[in-house]
Amino acid sequence: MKGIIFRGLEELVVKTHDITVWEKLMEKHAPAERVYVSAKNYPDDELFALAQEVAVVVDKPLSDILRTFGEFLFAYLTQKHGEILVQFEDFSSLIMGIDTVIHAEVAKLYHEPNLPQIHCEKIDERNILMFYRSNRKLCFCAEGLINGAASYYQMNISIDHQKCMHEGEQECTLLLTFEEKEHGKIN
Ligand code: MNH
Ligand code: ZN
Repeated sequence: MKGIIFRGLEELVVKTHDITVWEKLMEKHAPAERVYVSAKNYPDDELFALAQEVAVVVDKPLSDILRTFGEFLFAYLTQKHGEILVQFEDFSSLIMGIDTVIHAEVAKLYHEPNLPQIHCEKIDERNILMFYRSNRKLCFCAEGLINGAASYYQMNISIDHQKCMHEGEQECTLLLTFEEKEHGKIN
C-alpha cells in the first residue's frame, strides 16, 4: 500500500485522538524509524495491523473503522490531488470514472500501485451497481470513500453491500442508491 494511505490514517488518528496515540500504534506495529513517503510502497499487513489496533483503541469493529477511514480518505486524497475532482460534473460521473479516470491517473502518477478492480454499471439516475475485487479486500474502505464522495456532492446515499469477498464471494457487489439532498432540509 502506498505511503499516502498510511499518512491519511495518521492524519485521522491525530485529528480524532492525538499524536501520542499514533506514536503508540507505530511503536507496536511498524519497524523502528518508519517514515511513510506518499509515493512509496509499504506492506499491506502493516496498514491492517494499524487499522486493527485503532479498532481496539476505540472499541469498534474493524469494518466501522475502515468505513470511517475511507470517508476521511476521500477528502484527504482529493486535497492532495486537486486536479482530480474538476473532471467530474457530478457524483454519478465520479463513481463511473473511478477505474477509468481516477485510478488510471493514479497508475500514471505512482510507480507500481496496488489498485482494486472496480467496475460500475449505471442502472438509472439514482442507482449504480459497483463490482469490487482486490486481494486486499478493502471493500469497507471503498464504502467509506463512496460516502466521502457523496458528502462532497451533497448527496444522500445508501449502500447495499449485496455480495462480499469476506463471505467467500469472488468479488463484492455494492448497490448505490442516491439522490440530491433537498436544500434547506436538515437530515
Ligand atoms: Mn482509490 C486505493 C477505492 C477514489 C487514489 N482506492 C484504493 C483502495 C480502494 C479504493 C478500495 C484500496 C486498495 C484496494 O482496495 O485494493 N478510490 C476508491 C473509491 C473511490 C476512490 C471507491 C471513490 C469513491 N482513489 C480515489 C481518489 C484518489 C484515489 C479520488 C486520488 C485522487 N486509491 C488511490 C490511491 C490508492 C487507492 C493512491 C493506493 C494505491 C496503492 O496503495 O498502491
Ligand atoms: Zn465486501
